[in-house]
Amino acid sequence: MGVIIVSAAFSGCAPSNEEGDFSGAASKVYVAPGKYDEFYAFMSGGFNGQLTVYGLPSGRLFKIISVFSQNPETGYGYSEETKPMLMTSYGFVPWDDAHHPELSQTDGVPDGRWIFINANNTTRVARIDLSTFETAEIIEIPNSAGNHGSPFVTENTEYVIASTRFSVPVPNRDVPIDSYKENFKGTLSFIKVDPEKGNMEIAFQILVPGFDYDLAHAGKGPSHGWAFFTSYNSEQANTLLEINASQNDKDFIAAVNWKLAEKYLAEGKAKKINTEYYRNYFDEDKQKAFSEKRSSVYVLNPKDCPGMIYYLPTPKSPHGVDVDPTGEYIVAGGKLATVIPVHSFSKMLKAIENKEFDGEIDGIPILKYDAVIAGEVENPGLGPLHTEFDGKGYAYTSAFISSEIVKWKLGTWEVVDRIPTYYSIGHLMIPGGDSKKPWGKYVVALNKITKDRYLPTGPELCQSAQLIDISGDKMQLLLDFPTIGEPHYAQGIPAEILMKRNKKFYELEKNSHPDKTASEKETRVERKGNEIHVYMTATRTHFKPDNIEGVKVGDRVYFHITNLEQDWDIPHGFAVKGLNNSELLIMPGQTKTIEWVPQKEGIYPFYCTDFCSALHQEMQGYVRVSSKNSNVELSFN
Ligand SMILES: [Cu+2]
Repeated sequence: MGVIIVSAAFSGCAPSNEEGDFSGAASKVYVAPGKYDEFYAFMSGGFNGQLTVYGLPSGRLFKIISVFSQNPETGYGYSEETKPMLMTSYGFVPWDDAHHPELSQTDGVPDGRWIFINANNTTRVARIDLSTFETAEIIEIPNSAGNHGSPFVTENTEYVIASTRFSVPVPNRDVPIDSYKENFKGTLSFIKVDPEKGNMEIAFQILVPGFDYDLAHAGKGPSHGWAFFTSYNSEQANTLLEINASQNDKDFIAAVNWKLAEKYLAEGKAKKINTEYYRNYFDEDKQKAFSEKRSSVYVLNPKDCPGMIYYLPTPKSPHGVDVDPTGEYIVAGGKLATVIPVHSFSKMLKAIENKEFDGEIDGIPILKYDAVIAGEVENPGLGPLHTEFDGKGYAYTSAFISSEIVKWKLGTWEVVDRIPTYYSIGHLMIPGGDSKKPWGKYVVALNKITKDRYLPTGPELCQSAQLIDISGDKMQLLLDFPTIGEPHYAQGIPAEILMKRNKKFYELEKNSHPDKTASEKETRVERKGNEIHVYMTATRTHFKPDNIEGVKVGDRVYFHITNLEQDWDIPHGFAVKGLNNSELLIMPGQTKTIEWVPQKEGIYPFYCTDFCSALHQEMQGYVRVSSKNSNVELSFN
């Protein structure tokens, strides 16, 4: 009896049978053994703090790239070489909340060189090198709190742009919270990217009224040179925002002429504000991360810089802002709006020229809504949030409350198709769908809630994405696949672009790490006071040295391990019993260091953690730890 009830209950809540026949869909997502996926998809890990790599159309997970969170799988943030990546003006921060991956672009098209992603909580932007799939750089953003509208790139990755979600005093200081209207300000940040190396520096910030800034996108084509930022809470409330920030009929998109901002900066119109923030980078030659402190930033005030920034009135509490492939249309997603407002860039320029203003706020002219609006999409679903484009004249908008993707036509604004998502979609992603040339074959729905889509896993169900075919007139659901953390936003790019750039190993000859061991002949153990430095090599299938004696309780033992392999896909790992840090994962040609402070006397085995060959299990050794006052001589072999 009980069995019958259970099975009835399961079939009753599994929706898949009710949604018809997916046999055709299966062949579209099936990637045969030994075949490659057509696209890489990079999905934010959300509150996991990392970036995950999937294949499309299969939905297979390939890699978790360590970015803002320590990762015991790779030793990232635990090894001495990578700890500096997580340094901030608040000290070592081992976690963050990562939302928006953004591929670098050349001439408005993703070029596969780098991908950027934001840290919301301790405001930072990371750059990941797509030849190694490793985090190459992290820069902290001062005068910012809740780095949400970030990191979106300009047409040639001249800048990565970022805006603050929470307005705060600039510079931050101790003031009563109810002095919000008087003391709190927003900032829009422009991070300059070195065109060759990718190195990031904050070029300037723009001081804006104390609203909440939500998302951003840069212009392209005719609107190249401009950047657009949504804001809500134009009421400047600081309590019960769900009510108090929903009073005004319209909030704003801030349109920034960054080329003019550059000119004002060059003319010395910016104020230098003292502050403290970090830039961390991984030096591939030295195989080591370094931190640099910055102590000031240039801030432009719109009051001193006429024409630099305008407000486009936008109903109502806008969330996403997206620019279509032609660069003419600026599409807003209003959480509480009943239509999707689409602004026209050319009408905006005309309205500026004709001074069609509706007042101003803190030196920022407000343009007349009717003067800049290109059209409104009627009946776009409830809670329209984000829009991506297929490059064939259509736009796809996610609607959070009605859980659907709505397809509509640019120019006529008519809705032509809609498809339900399971459930509560946030962002959506078309490979290249926010660029000049989308590869408009699929849209991925990034959903907030899973409910009955997979086997239940306790109170927490897995996060989820869905793959939808958009190659025909009607959208077709192909696949559900679970994701890690919150798949907040994503980027996609054809695999062939990245495969050409793929690095296979680090050249040992170029490794200039100061603690590198270039060959087994150079392996040794040295004592410096209570520090022990072990210069060890790893190669299939042994460590050298593999027996170490003369270590004492309380010594600081540094294992500097060089992986001598020069072959693709042969990392070695290292762990020692009782190590209260992490393991190391060392790529071919790399040197990595882990610190160990033994607490008790005894014999401590160590071994390789990454299965490397038939005799991987034999890849082991011992450390003998003696009492503090023992006279065992330091020795090794
Ligand atoms: Cu091994």
